[in-house]
Amino acid sequence: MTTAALTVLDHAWALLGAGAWLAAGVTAALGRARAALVLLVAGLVLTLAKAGSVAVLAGRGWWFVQEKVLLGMPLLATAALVAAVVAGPPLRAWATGAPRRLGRERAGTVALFTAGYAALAGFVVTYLVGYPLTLPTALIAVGVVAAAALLTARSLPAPHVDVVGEEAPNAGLSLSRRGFLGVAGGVVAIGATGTGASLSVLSAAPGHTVGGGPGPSRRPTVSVADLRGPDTPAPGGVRRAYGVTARKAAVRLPSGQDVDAWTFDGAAPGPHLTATEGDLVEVRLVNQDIDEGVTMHWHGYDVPCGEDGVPGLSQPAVAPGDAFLYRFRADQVGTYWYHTHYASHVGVRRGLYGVLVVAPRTDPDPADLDVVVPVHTFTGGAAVAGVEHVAAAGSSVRLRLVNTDSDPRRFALAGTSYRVVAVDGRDLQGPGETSRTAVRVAAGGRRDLVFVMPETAVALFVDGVVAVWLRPRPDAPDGEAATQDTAAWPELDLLTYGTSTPVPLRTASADRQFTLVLDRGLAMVDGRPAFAQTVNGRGHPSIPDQLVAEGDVVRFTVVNRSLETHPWHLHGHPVLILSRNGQPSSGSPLWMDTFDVRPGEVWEVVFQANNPGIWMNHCHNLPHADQGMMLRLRYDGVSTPFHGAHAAGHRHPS
Ligand SMILES: [Cu+2]
Repeated sequence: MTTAALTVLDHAWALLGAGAWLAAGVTAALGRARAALVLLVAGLVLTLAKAGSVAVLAGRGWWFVQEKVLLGMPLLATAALVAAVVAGPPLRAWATGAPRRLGRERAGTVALFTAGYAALAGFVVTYLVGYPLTLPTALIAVGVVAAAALLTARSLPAPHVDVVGEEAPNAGLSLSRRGFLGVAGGVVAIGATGTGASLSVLSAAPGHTVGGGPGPSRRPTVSVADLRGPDTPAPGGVRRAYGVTARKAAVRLPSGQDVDAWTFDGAAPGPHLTATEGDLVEVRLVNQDIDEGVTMHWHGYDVPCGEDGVPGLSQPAVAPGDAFLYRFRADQVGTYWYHTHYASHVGVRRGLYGVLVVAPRTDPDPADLDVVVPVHTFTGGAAVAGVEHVAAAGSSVRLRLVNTDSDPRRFALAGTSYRVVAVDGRDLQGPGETSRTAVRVAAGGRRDLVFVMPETAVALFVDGVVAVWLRPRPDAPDGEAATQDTAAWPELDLLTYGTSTPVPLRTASADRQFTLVLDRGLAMVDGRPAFAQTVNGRGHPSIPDQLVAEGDVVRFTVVNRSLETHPWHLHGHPVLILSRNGQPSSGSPLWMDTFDVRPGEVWEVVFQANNPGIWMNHCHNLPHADQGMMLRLRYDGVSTPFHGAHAAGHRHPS
């Protein structure tokens, strides 16, 4: 069973268990001894089931169960045991007509309710707090359960006589309505106070973590504003000067619908930027009328930090009427893209994106047809749909797939076999021929597919819909390609694809190691409490910076405790994938800038800290980033003159 399925099952046991215990308490209070007894047994069974799911989950990693093992289960098991011991015998006596003891029945009823509160508290702690569990959280949870138990005891009317040996005329104990309100009010007050206290702790100044390496040195600091690109091309390269204007424009989608887009140069995608290895890329961005501000971030391109386009961190946002000059050497070959990083969850979706392709200086095997496929979804339809290309049979075709959306996309190439030659711009080693396999691309990710054009049509499906047609002749029929059930195809696993070769990186031991546990929970985001997308229980900007030093080998363990996919993206550095769920990467060395961490997955990645700066490290599901899931990786000795509450500029100015 997958970790995600186990997590759901564990939630189910917790909620059903809480329901059973509370129902047992209510039925006991209403004088239904038999029903209460049955519910007590159900509660015990569900508690055991939960213990089982927690035990299995523990095998998947401590991060998945920490709060359950340290708090939820001990609390629940104790309460359940007490309920069984205290409530069981009197209920049984009552149900079988044996002599009754009202005092004991009353204590049993309180114990049954308390087991319900304990089950509920465990669930709430898992749901709202998760990893890591802190002592204040544990104390609040235990306090709320104890307070609820006390209030329940107080709200149950005391028995007047302890009836022994005869049937009580007024069977059962009734809960007064006022009593219930008292319980609810008291518990809510305690819970709210505790939650408020926790949140104020979570919004405290974040500081930094050092990942097992040394702390900050006293070296003189360099400003990111001074970490700029060179102003000359490499020998043999040329200067590629582009002027790009951000402006609002109507964009016609393939569906025929016009959308009010935010664009680079009036189109979405924006201008197709190209360069050859060694060229100097120079882009002058002018903001015409995007009131919110705009920048250009070079996704996956390891530019100097001052060129990275993160407002409030590497530059101020470019306001209407302003301009910014980006300059960097095109020393990485491959398929990349650019997008605004200001309020990016809105700006990118509305159209502020484009493709950057850098060709090698000498290409021994250029494709006859080279096509970029920047998949993007607007409200109103897809930006790439029903595109037609003609490629003579026997010619070579390269498709550069770019996922500019916030959700993963599933590509399927029907009608031909193919090879995946590059991932996130970087070439794979020994990529083998494959067919009838789908290629999953994380939000922000890229894949380059090459194939030799067959005699019949080839269709590129995106999530089951044909986005691109390639035909050997303009009038070639759709043929078999159109009728393929690509949804049934397996997904190509990049961790086993291609040939393993040595990498120029010390992977066995890292200088620093950071764990990022991704989840949802109650946290402060931009100064407000929210049901946030969290990293280690906190939301931006209250997540501690990760401190590294130039030259460090840095390892990340990225754990997804949540039930949503998180495409993890570190700026300025590609990461080498070491393993997923403990399975080592055994194919081609896999360098990625965005890797999809699906629910329940654990990824180990490593990179070399060789690009000084202060870098965003975030989920590339951009709404998730906006809801708190981003932090900064900071090099020792680097500072930024740009600041503000919204260092990543994901919020609209108010
Ligand atoms: Cu996410």
